[in-house]
Amino acid sequence: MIPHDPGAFTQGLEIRCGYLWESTGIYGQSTFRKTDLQTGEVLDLLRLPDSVFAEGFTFLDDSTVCLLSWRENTAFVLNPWTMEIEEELYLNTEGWGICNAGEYLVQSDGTAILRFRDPVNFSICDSISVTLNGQPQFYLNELEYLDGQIIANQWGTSRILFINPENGHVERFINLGSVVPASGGVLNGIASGEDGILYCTGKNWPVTLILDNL
Ligand SMILES: [Ca+2]
Repeated sequence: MIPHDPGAFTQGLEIRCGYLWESTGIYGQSTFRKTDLQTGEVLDLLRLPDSVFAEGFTFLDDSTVCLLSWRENTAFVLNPWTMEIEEELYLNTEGWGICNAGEYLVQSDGTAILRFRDPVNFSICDSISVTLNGQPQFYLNELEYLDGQIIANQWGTSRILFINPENGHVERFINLGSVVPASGGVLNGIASGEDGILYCTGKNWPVTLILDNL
């Protein structure tokens, strides 16, 4: 495990270009951060306007990030190296999590629906309903895309769901309830590293876990 800022109300987590990137929420406290992959130290930080509750984000390419807001109907396109907002996109749903699946972006809105968006113009091109044994899985939150699967935090639980993007079926899940730190909030934040390793953290957790053998 590596240290994690316990003041960070984690919304999104992703590894890119050798850094661990994070977004944090709460009105008046929302940020996008570059952190050290080995130490968790915050190296650079963008503060969002007080009127914005930041949510998940994903890289569109090495120098472009798309960051969601919760209920502000806005997604921000920003440069992670200059920490400047370059564009604002209209978001017609609540923003929860987002990941980049290559041909499309996958976005959650707190329901059991995942929307697929065009990475160029952000329009909705498809959607799936996520189910486990036929039962809809609500509160889908932070997302990650790895080896053809969508990986999702389910808000309010310690579960990480592995979802088939073709049909929305949860093919398996892992429960991290036994490793949630006593001082932290809910599990939230999944980033895929090399060789299928997952970095997982949570809202106000003091650590980020490194999980292998998944
Ligand atoms: Ca992620």
